[in-house]
Amino acid sequence: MLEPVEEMKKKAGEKAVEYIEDGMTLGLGSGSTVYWTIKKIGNLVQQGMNVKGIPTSLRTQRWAKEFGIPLTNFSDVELLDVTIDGADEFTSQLDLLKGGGGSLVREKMVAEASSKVIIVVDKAKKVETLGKRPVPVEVIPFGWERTAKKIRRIHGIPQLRKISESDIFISDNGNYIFDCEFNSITNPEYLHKQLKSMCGVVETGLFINMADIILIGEEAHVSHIR
Ligand code: ABF
Repeated sequence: MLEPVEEMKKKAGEKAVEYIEDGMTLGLGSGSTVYWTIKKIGNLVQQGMNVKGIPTSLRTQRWAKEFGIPLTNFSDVELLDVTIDGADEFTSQLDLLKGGGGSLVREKMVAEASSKVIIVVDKAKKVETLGKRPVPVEVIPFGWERTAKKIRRIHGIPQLRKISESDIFISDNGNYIFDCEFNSITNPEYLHKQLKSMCGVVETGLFINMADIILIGEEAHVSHIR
């Protein structure tokens, strides 16, 4: 028996599979909600469905291999039919905060290479405006101290993500991640552009105008916004 939140994640994750057709190329997202999507796609592949996917993290790559989903990459595929991914926050304008799992760079590359982006969440992820949680910002390790100073100059409070007291989190791309508190984000697109303009910043977890459909797991059903 799953916990109620996990049940909501499972409902949303499995619902997303309805948007997948035989022969499609897929972006495979990261996180515990999209885990249920990937698991269900694996079942369909076992039943003969012909799909292949580009994973957005090494963890997702392992899941895809475990569930028998054929993998591909951007040498073979230019445009993906559908990407299914999770999020840490979403608004009714379909803007997202992502990157809590540290996979934001590959997630954004895969999302922007997709004809359709479907986000799967539980209802607790809904916010009026982005930024209740810190904004993940992936930076190159070289000069991270200077990059932190630049973020402070725009009134952010960057916290270097660690996996323990002494070990810094390293992304799948070999970079660091700052979790940045901003007092209130009135214009997430402008904040994203400010951060991206900083030499040393690779990408931000602000996904603005990138989602086509958000599937929201609730107690008894899955609602959606598009
Ligand atoms: C990924 O999954 C990340 O962008 C996001 O931080 C995370 C959400 O994880 P979960 O579905 O486990 O809440 O999409």
